[in-house]
Amino acid sequence: MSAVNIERHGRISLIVVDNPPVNALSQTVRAGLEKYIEEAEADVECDAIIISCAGRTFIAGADIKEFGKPPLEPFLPDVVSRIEACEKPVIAAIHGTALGGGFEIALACHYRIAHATAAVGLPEVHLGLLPGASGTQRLPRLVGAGQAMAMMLSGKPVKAREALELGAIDRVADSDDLLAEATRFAEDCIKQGPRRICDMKVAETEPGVFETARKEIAGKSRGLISPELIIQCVEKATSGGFEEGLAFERERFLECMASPQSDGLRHAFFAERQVGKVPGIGKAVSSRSLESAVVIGAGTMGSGIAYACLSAGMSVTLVDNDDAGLARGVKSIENLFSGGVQRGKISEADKEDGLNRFSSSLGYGNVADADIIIEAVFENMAIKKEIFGAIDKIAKPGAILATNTSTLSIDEIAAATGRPGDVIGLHFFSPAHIMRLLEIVRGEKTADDVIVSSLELARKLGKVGVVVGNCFGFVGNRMLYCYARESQFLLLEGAAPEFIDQVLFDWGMAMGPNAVGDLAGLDVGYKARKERSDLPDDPRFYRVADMLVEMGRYGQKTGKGMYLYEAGSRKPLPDPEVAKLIRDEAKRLGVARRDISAEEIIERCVYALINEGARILDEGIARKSADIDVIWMNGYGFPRHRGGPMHFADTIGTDRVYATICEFRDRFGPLYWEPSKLLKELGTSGGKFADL
Ligand code: T1G
Repeated sequence: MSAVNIERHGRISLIVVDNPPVNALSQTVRAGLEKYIEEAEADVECDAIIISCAGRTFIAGADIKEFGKPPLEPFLPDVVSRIEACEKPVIAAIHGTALGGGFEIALACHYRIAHATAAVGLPEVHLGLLPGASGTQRLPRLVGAGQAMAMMLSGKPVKAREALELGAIDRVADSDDLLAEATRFAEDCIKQGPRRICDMKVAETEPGVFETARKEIAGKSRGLISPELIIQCVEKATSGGFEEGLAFERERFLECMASPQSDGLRHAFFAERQVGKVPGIGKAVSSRSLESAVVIGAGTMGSGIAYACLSAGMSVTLVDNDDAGLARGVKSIENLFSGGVQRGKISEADKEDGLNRFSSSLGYGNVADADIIIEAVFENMAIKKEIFGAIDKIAKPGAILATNTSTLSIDEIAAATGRPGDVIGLHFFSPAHIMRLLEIVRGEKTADDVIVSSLELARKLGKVGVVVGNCFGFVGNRMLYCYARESQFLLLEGAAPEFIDQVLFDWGMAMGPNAVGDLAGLDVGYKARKERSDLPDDPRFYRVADMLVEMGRYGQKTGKGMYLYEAGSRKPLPDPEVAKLIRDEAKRLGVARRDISAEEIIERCVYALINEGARILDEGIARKSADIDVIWMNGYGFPRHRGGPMHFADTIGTDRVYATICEFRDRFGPLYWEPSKLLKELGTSGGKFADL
């Protein structure tokens, strides 16, 4: 079976694209479309042409796997133009999602009919690109400049009915038999003949629409280039001729394609799809049942996890041994449902359905029937061991016993049970019902199908699950300790908290390390450090954070930490008292203060991440560098357009990172700056983490 086929139904020719898994526009698909459009146009027995797809979706876009390689003819813009130039009416029959180049193919068709469950969109902005096969010129001519920009800047698909109202498609099929309806629609189109968007003009644009769009992206798409270029292309569509607009779009598309931002975002796209493939675990291993859950611990994390499971359609019992605590947990879940309804995220019926699947219990509730038990109590090994010992005796055979610990040993917890194969770490990130990342921590004895079940649970919860090994802090937090360590040292050495935060924010981090500390609570890190026996013998190590905690300055929750917070505000305000404390402590510790450049702040913090990430790969705690990238982009606000810390190292060159870390070692000592073995290997051979 080739990637594109043609068949005749009476006087209608049906071109079918069949290129699993998502009918991406690979070279063979482009060539097949061009070939069969020409064939059908020349066929005297054919009056109209339908383009449809086999499998689960209409064309999902250009083949991203071909990007970065020399482009192969026929080029997509030429195929798109050839379809529109066809002398016979061409109808796109859309099911699933017509995205990117796929929707551009549909826009080149003279008419569009979609299944009621279909959606259309131009998500190129998520890849640091813009629609490069006429989408920026055709869509505004169909739906107007404002709506076209909204679709391209959000990248969100639009469902069939809404697309019909906008004028982006002509028909929504009344039945599931899309082809039959498309054939009937084609017969109507024969009378009308081809209707080409290139002959249309963009409707009158309301004043200020471009200004509004620029204001919107200034906030949301900080530092990205493709959103501005999308706006410029749409401006061009409203002012110039079609061919001129196509040329304008092509130039800017190539500019985006060549940018490191698009390289980073494309890496992020594929990396998030690779994390679900764990080396050594084949497709034959299936997930255990995940219909019912018991969450032990009704605190912030426990109730967030319970809500996430309820939102995914599971039955959930929330358990706690304290009456008041349990009541607080139940209340917070009810509030989360009500908040979802108020924000229009869920309906009243969804809330009712969710609460009908929810129960709470002071004892171990119906642990005996649960498919998965997730423990989310204090970070205290003794308490966790006691709980796992107890549930081990009650849980049914095959139940998954998961701990939400963020630092403690999974193996030690598993050893408290008679079934270590069923024990796994599910490290949720706070807020558990919002943060996409789920670190899945495999113990020595964790069974393969428990790992597969955990990945399935992540998918069910709409999260990105990354399988990691068992060590202190696993992957994300272990690297965070190094990143924040350097930020703490920089404070003593002369960089103000607000300067460090601003530099890293401008570089692309969602939030600076000092603001993050105040948000999470400086006491959380303080407690974790007190549990450790391997801290360096260095009085400067996290000295400022420790002093603040000992003064009762935990951060936002106490109204002050590294920063001051006015009542009811979360805006961090520099505190002269903290600045004085830092200066005095630096003097007491004999730390020389100096002006520190933005570049040094970025290198000290980000290269510390890379070096620890390389150690983690060395030790096999993470199997792929892309896993580390996914963790940091989804759990710690690392800029997606830089692709994650390891991809960033590959982008700037592991040799440059290695050389700079050697300088830091010579300047600050080997205790923190000894280059990892792997980084040395790559840095001295010009290798990349992605090549491992
Ligand atoms: N190219 C190549 N492979 C793709 C692909 C694409 N466009 N989209 C998906 N895949 C692979 C994916 O890597 C995975 O592979 C498998 O398909 C299933 O994907 C000129 C330049 C369509 C909504 O951005 O949003 O057109 O892991 O796990 O959850 O203007 O895939 O199985 O080996 O995501 O059901 C614009 C990207 C491209 C759409 C399906 N299009 N794809 O979601 O499956 S740029 C996009 C998606 C462009 C033009 C421009 C989703 C999906 P593997 P999946 P899913």
